[in-house]
Amino acid sequence: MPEIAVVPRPVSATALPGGPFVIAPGTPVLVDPSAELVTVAVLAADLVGRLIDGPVEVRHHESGVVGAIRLRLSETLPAGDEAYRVVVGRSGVLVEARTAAGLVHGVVTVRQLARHATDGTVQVPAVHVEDAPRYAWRGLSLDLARHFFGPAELRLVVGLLAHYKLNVLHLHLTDDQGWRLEIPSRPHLTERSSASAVGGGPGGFLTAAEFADLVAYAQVRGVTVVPEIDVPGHVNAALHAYGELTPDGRAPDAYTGVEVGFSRLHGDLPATAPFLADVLGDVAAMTAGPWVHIGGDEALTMDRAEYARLVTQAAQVVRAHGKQVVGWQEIAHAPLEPGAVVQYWDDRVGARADRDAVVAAARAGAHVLLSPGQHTYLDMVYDASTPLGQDWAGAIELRDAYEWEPSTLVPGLPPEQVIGVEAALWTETLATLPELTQMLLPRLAAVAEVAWTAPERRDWDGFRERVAGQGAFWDRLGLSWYASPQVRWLR
Ligand code: TNX
Repeated sequence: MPEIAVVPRPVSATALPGGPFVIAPGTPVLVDPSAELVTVAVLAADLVGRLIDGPVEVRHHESGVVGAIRLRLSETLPAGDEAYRVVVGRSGVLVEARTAAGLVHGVVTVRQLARHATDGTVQVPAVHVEDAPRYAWRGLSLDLARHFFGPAELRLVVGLLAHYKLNVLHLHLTDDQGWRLEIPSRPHLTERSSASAVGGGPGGFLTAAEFADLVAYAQVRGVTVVPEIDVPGHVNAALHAYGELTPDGRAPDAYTGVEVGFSRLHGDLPATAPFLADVLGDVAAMTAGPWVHIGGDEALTMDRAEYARLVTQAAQVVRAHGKQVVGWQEIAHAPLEPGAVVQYWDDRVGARADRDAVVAAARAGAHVLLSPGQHTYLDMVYDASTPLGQDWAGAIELRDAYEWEPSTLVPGLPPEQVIGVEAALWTETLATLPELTQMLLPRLAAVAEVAWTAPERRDWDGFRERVAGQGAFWDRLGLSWYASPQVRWLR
């Protein structure tokens, strides 16, 4: 196993002469006394404590302490808020960054470097790492609507994101099959439409307080939550809760199948605009991050003009609450403000009109988030023998999730408009945490490296060697994962 097996691969990682640092009981985390840094230090102490299976103390900087893990803000790092440096020697570990988010990345790197030696100690090899991400947006979109996953499962997912330096958790909170976030101004949404899911129940939803806790938990780990309220299609759960959103005023039955594209809002109904204003206004107010996702995909029964009107209405509410709009690629057919983020997903031949619209929107100033189905849709099967998942975008083995280049994926797309890369996990076929992690791992690590590491530092053979040690980490966490035959796993 190579000594410096960090995923995603850092900008530079150099082995230093000299012995490793041994993390022992009593090794403290040292940090300057500021509220922001104490939060990172507590996180670091928790992660290191789990490595050595004992408590780790956080202390304020003192001179003369040897054998410590020090966290320090520093202006001497190169470009970017998320840049960090890690230097490990026999006498200690130093993590430096410009921001708390950068320090979290450094701590994760230390955690990945740590080894359980045969003498029972935990050792970090002597290294010098300099690192910063390629893309600002490195995400995972998770579908809570088809099957619901609750706070404990979501915290685990946030931890995995942070471990691979991903910084966005996009939650698909609403769809035909269920409504998963309490909306204070529209209580019927969860009262009437949260108990359904694909194949029946039990469904579930996040209360406003649970959502706030999750947003805070993610924030400490450098992860921004982007909530998605999918309109104007994929709205059966909303229509089931509020019948006045349908032309005949009657609420449709709850839906537990897996078809897409049949449900819709109606631009000419008086109830529609207040619904958008209430729901998106509440969601914007509940969100710490700068983005609200308005969906916009697969409104297959609506003409272009009405679609554009409804997307514009939704976008106006989001902007009026001080947030930037994100939407699936179809919103590129509607007029967009500069700064809007368009999420490219369907790269099949039949979606070429969408692709042209995405390119045109990007040329007019929109940012593009890349979630190509054939590489990043982690609900796709690995191969023909995968028991769960779909295959409309093909089979995605680990190498398919790894070997693609964001800047040339979409012909004609100005590379500087690409804001980042996001994996997507749709849950029509996934109902339990083991099923979820089986699809995420190891492909999440591959997409993370595509998003973080510059192309000249990426190669499949290097990745398969470095990712080989991650299986043992997933085993330690008790997670189910797919042992791709493309890697010689170290277990
Ligand atoms: C397409 S991706 C969808 C989802 C499905 C997914 C299944 C997108 C914007 N729409 O509604 O869950 O395929 O793979």
